[in-house]
Amino acid sequence: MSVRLIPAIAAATVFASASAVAQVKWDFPTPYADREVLTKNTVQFAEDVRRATNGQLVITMHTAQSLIKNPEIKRAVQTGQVQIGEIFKPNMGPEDPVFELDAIPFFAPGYKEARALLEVSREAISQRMLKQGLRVLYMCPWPSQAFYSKKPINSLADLKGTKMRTYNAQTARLAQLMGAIPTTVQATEIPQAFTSGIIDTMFTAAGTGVTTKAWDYTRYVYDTQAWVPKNIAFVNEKAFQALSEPLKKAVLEQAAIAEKRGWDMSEAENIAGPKQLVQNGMTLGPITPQFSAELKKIGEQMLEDWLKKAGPEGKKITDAYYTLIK
Ligand code: PCA
Repeated sequence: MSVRLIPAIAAATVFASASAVAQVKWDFPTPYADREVLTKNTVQFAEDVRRATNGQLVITMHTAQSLIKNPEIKRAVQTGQVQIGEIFKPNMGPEDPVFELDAIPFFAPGYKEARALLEVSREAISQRMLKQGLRVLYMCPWPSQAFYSKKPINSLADLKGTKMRTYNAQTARLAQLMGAIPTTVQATEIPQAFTSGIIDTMFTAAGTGVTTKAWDYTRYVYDTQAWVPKNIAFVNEKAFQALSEPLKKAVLEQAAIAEKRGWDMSEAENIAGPKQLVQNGMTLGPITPQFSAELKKIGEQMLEDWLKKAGPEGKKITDAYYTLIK
């Protein structure tokens, strides 16, 4: 017997076939395209839940903003328009700074640090979400953020005055601190934004550069290895509580598996993504010591601002993080 059959058999013993009981159907919107590593992970989660529950809980994916636009996904889950969704976690920074600590350049630069940061902040994040009627299912990182430009970037001066694609309040602030002109563009709209001249530089994961064919409109890419910000997947708490106990258990089990898998997939993409950009003709540079130093300074400024906003609880989280990574 193949090992892959075991979960299906186990599911069949716990769950009657879906036709014998009412099937539960959930809609799951995500802003990101099918090719993105975190979308692949979530599509797998939906499949795993269906299989683990013997088809009693069916999650239909709506990727690339096809059902609901990125800025409206959270609200749609809160109001019960859909039951479950995923967004870029730091987008919620304006509501509460605890959501955006992982997107400060050079604070938690790599996967090891990002894992530690998640460990010390998970509880605070989950509690905030639960207060809003949302249960956190899993949080997985995007690969390292990289800068893209038509011209070489040797220092901040080369980005000054460029129309830089940003994707939330915090990244707009980052662009401003860099002397660039921030322009909000959703990931799925990057190609049109370049083509129409709305933007001429951006930063995003190498994988998102591949998804959006960055080589069509930029030539140079610089991987910062400075931050790996996370997505967050969550479910409407009422929809979750309406499930039978075995279904609840299955969802939480599969969410834990998805989180672990998502981190692994992201780390693999962190290596594969830059290579694919090069294969498609882009010039991949390490960030120069000068650009790195300038970006570090901006990161320090952002952290200082963050600590002011986040108060004593924020300080507690950063202290716990420093202790853990020591
Ligand atoms: N890709 C997504 C979020 C962060 C990333 O690497 C984007 O660019 O919108």
